[in-house]
Amino acid sequence: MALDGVVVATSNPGKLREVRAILADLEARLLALDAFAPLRFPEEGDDYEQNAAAKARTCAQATGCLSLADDSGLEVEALGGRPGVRSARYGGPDLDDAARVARLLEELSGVAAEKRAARFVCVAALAHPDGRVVTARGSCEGRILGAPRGSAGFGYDPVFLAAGTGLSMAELPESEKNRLSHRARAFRALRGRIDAALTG
Ligand code: ITT
Repeated sequence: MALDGVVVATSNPGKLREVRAILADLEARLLALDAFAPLRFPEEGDDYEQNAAAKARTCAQATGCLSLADDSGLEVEALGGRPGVRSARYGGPDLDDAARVARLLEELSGVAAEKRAARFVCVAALAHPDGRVVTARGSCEGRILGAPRGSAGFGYDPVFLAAGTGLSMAELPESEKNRLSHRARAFRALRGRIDAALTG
Protein backbone atom coordinates (compact mmCIF):
# COMPACT_ATOMS: atom_id res chain seq x y z
CA MET A 1 0.00 0.00 0.00
CA ALA A 2 1.60 3.29 -1.03
CA LEU A 3 0.42 6.56 0.51
CA ASP A 4 1.44 10.08 -0.30
CA GLY A 5 3.93 10.95 2.42
CA VAL A 6 6.96 9.84 4.37
CA VAL A 7 6.49 7.12 6.99
CA VAL A 8 8.21 7.48 10.36
CA ALA A 9 9.17 3.92 11.25
CA THR A 10 9.01 3.96 15.03
CA SER A 11 6.85 2.40 17.68
CA ASN A 12 8.01 5.02 20.20
CA PRO A 13 5.39 7.81 20.36
CA GLY A 14 7.91 10.23 21.94
CA LYS A 15 10.21 9.85 18.95
CA LEU A 16 7.36 10.27 16.46
CA ARG A 17 6.27 13.50 18.12
CA GLU A 18 9.82 14.87 18.08
CA VAL A 19 10.55 13.90 14.47
CA ARG A 20 7.32 15.59 13.40
CA ALA A 21 8.31 18.77 15.25
CA ILE A 22 11.91 18.74 13.96
CA LEU A 23 10.69 18.30 10.36
CA ALA A 24 7.58 20.47 10.76
CA ASP A 25 8.25 22.47 7.58
CA LEU A 26 8.86 19.44 5.34
CA GLU A 27 7.00 19.44 1.99
CA ALA A 28 5.34 16.10 2.78
CA ARG A 29 3.09 14.55 5.38
CA LEU A 30 4.85 12.51 8.04
CA LEU A 31 2.81 9.34 8.50
CA ALA A 32 2.75 7.17 11.60
CA LEU A 33 3.30 3.43 11.29
CA ASP A 34 -0.20 2.73 12.55
CA ALA A 35 -1.57 3.96 9.20
CA PHE A 36 -0.32 0.61 7.86
CA ALA A 37 -0.76 -3.08 8.57
CA PRO A 38 1.50 -4.17 11.48
CA LEU A 39 5.16 -4.44 10.44
CA ARG A 40 7.75 -6.80 11.87
CA PHE A 41 11.15 -5.21 12.36
CA PRO A 42 14.39 -7.21 12.41
CA GLU A 43 15.99 -7.95 15.79
CA GLU A 44 18.24 -5.05 16.77
CA GLY A 45 22.01 -5.47 16.72
CA ASP A 46 24.87 -3.51 18.21
CA ASP A 47 25.40 -0.81 15.60
CA TYR A 48 23.29 2.36 15.47
CA GLU A 49 23.75 2.83 11.70
CA GLN A 50 22.78 -0.74 10.85
CA ASN A 51 19.78 -0.71 13.19
CA ALA A 52 18.46 2.62 11.90
CA ALA A 53 18.96 1.52 8.27
CA ALA A 54 17.22 -1.82 8.90
CA LYS A 55 14.15 -0.15 10.45
CA ALA A 56 13.84 2.41 7.65
CA ARG A 57 14.45 -0.14 4.87
CA THR A 58 11.97 -2.68 6.25
CA CYS A 59 9.32 0.03 6.44
CA ALA A 60 10.02 1.46 2.98
CA GLN A 61 9.87 -1.95 1.33
CA ALA A 62 6.67 -2.92 3.15
CA THR A 63 4.82 0.37 2.57
CA GLY A 64 6.22 1.50 -0.78
CA CYS A 65 6.82 4.93 0.79
CA LEU A 66 9.95 6.87 1.60
CA SER A 67 10.62 6.02 5.25
CA LEU A 68 12.52 7.56 8.14
CA ALA A 69 13.78 5.82 11.28
CA ASP A 70 16.19 6.46 14.08
CA ASP A 71 18.27 4.32 16.37
CA SER A 72 19.40 6.12 19.46
CA GLY A 73 20.84 5.65 22.92
CA LEU A 74 22.49 7.06 25.99
CA GLU A 75 26.25 6.62 26.45
CA VAL A 76 27.49 7.03 30.03
CA GLU A 77 31.24 7.56 30.39
CA ALA A 78 31.48 5.99 33.86
CA LEU A 79 29.86 2.84 32.45
CA GLY A 80 32.25 2.58 29.51
CA GLY A 81 29.60 3.88 27.10
CA ARG A 82 26.76 1.66 28.29
CA PRO A 83 23.83 1.31 27.83
CA GLY A 84 24.53 2.89 24.40
CA VAL A 85 22.97 1.09 21.45
CA ARG A 86 21.22 -1.20 23.94
CA SER A 87 19.48 1.63 25.80
CA ALA A 88 15.96 0.42 24.98
CA ARG A 89 16.91 -3.07 26.22
CA TYR A 90 18.83 -1.93 29.35
CA GLY A 91 17.79 -4.05 32.36
CA GLY A 92 15.83 -6.53 30.25
CA PRO A 93 12.61 -6.52 28.23
CA ASP A 94 10.18 -6.12 31.14
CA LEU A 95 11.32 -2.68 32.34
CA ASP A 96 9.53 0.55 31.47
CA ASP A 97 11.22 3.97 31.15
CA ALA A 98 10.93 4.72 34.88
CA ALA A 99 12.43 1.37 35.87
CA ARG A 100 15.33 1.79 33.42
CA VAL A 101 16.01 5.24 34.86
CA ALA A 102 15.94 3.82 38.41
CA ARG A 103 18.35 1.08 37.42
CA LEU A 104 20.73 3.58 35.83
CA LEU A 105 20.71 5.75 38.97
CA GLU A 106 21.41 2.67 41.06
CA GLU A 107 24.37 1.67 38.86
CA LEU A 108 25.75 5.19 39.22
CA SER A 109 25.16 5.54 42.95
CA GLY A 110 28.35 6.78 44.61
CA VAL A 111 29.70 8.23 41.34
CA ALA A 112 30.49 11.94 41.86
CA ALA A 113 28.68 14.58 39.77
CA GLU A 114 31.80 15.50 37.78
CA LYS A 115 32.28 11.85 36.79
CA ARG A 116 28.75 11.42 35.40
CA ALA A 117 29.38 12.72 31.87
CA ALA A 118 27.03 11.26 29.26
CA ARG A 119 25.88 11.80 25.71
CA PHE A 120 22.75 11.01 23.74
CA VAL A 121 23.43 9.61 20.27
CA CYS A 122 20.99 9.34 17.36
CA VAL A 123 21.44 7.92 13.89
CA ALA A 124 18.65 8.93 11.52
CA ALA A 125 18.00 6.90 8.37
CA LEU A 126 16.10 7.61 5.16
CA ALA A 127 15.13 4.64 2.99
CA HIS A 128 13.68 4.49 -0.53
CA PRO A 129 11.29 1.68 -1.42
CA ASP A 130 13.98 0.34 -3.82
CA GLY A 131 16.25 -0.41 -0.83
CA ARG A 132 18.63 2.57 -0.97
CA VAL A 133 19.38 4.01 2.50
CA VAL A 134 21.30 7.04 3.77
CA THR A 135 22.07 7.81 7.42
CA ALA A 136 23.27 10.77 9.49
CA ARG A 137 24.42 10.97 13.11
CA GLY A 138 23.86 13.55 15.83
CA SER A 139 24.83 13.73 19.49
CA CYS A 140 24.17 15.87 22.52
CA GLU A 141 26.44 16.19 25.56
CA GLY A 142 25.36 16.26 29.19
CA ARG A 143 25.56 14.64 32.59
CA ILE A 144 23.46 12.14 34.57
CA LEU A 145 21.67 13.75 37.51
CA GLY A 146 21.31 12.12 40.95
CA ALA A 147 17.50 12.03 40.72
CA PRO A 148 14.84 12.57 38.00
CA ARG A 149 13.70 16.14 37.24
CA GLY A 150 10.87 17.25 34.96
CA SER A 151 8.06 15.48 33.14
CA ALA A 152 8.46 16.28 29.43
CA GLY A 153 10.07 14.02 26.83
CA PHE A 154 10.58 10.28 27.35
CA GLY A 155 13.14 7.64 28.23
CA TYR A 156 16.17 8.94 30.10
CA ASP A 157 15.25 12.63 29.69
CA PRO A 158 14.48 13.26 33.41
CA VAL A 159 18.02 12.30 34.48
CA PHE A 160 19.95 13.90 31.58
CA LEU A 161 21.25 17.38 32.39
CA ALA A 162 21.66 19.00 28.98
CA ALA A 163 25.06 20.79 28.79
CA GLY A 164 24.84 24.57 28.91
CA THR A 165 21.16 24.70 29.95
CA GLY A 166 21.12 23.92 33.69
CA LEU A 167 17.98 21.88 32.98
CA SER A 168 17.20 18.23 32.48
CA MET A 169 15.90 17.25 29.03
CA ALA A 170 12.52 16.68 30.70
CA GLU A 171 12.51 20.24 32.10
CA LEU A 172 13.36 21.91 28.78
CA PRO A 173 10.48 23.27 26.71
CA GLU A 174 9.82 20.86 23.81
CA SER A 175 10.96 23.47 21.30
CA GLU A 176 14.31 23.72 23.09
CA LYS A 177 14.86 19.95 23.22
CA ASN A 178 14.00 19.83 19.52
CA ARG A 179 16.61 22.51 18.82
CA LEU A 180 19.57 20.97 20.63
CA SER A 181 18.89 17.24 20.89
CA HIS A 182 20.82 14.40 19.29
CA ARG A 183 17.67 13.64 17.27
CA ALA A 184 17.36 17.24 16.03
CA ARG A 185 21.01 17.20 14.95
CA ALA A 186 20.74 13.86 13.16
CA PHE A 187 17.54 14.74 11.28
CA ARG A 188 18.83 18.21 10.40
CA ALA A 189 21.96 16.56 8.97
CA LEU A 190 19.71 14.26 6.90
CA ARG A 191 17.40 17.07 5.81
CA GLY A 192 19.05 17.80 2.43
CA ARG A 193 18.73 14.13 1.45
CA ILE A 194 15.07 14.04 2.49
CA ASP A 195 14.28 17.17 0.44
CA ALA A 196 16.17 15.72 -2.54
CA ALA A 197 14.29 12.40 -2.28
CA LEU A 198 10.96 14.24 -2.24
CA THR A 199 11.72 16.32 -5.31
CA GLY A 200 13.80 13.74 -7.23
P1 ITT B 1 11.83 2.31 17.85
O1 ITT B 1 12.97 1.33 17.65
O2 ITT B 1 10.49 1.71 17.58
O3 ITT B 1 12.05 3.59 17.13
P2 ITT B 1 12.81 2.44 20.59
O4 ITT B 1 12.39 3.25 21.78
O5 ITT B 1 12.96 0.95 20.78
O6 ITT B 1 11.76 2.73 19.41
P3 ITT B 1 15.64 2.62 20.08
O7 ITT B 1 15.80 1.16 19.81
O8 ITT B 1 16.35 3.58 19.17
O9 ITT B 1 14.12 3.05 20.01
O10 ITT B 1 16.02 2.87 21.58
C1 ITT B 1 16.39 4.12 22.00
C2 ITT B 1 16.27 4.18 23.52
O11 ITT B 1 17.23 5.17 23.96
C3 ITT B 1 14.90 4.72 23.92
O12 ITT B 1 14.00 3.68 24.20
C4 ITT B 1 15.23 5.54 25.14
O13 ITT B 1 15.30 4.72 26.25
C5 ITT B 1 16.64 6.08 24.82
N1 ITT B 1 16.53 7.40 24.15
C6 ITT B 1 16.74 7.67 22.84
N2 ITT B 1 16.49 8.96 22.57
C7 ITT B 1 16.10 9.51 23.74
C8 ITT B 1 15.68 10.80 24.09
O14 ITT B 1 15.57 11.78 23.20
N3 ITT B 1 15.36 11.01 25.37
C9 ITT B 1 15.43 10.03 26.28
N4 ITT B 1 15.79 8.77 26.03
C10 ITT B 1 16.13 8.51 24.75
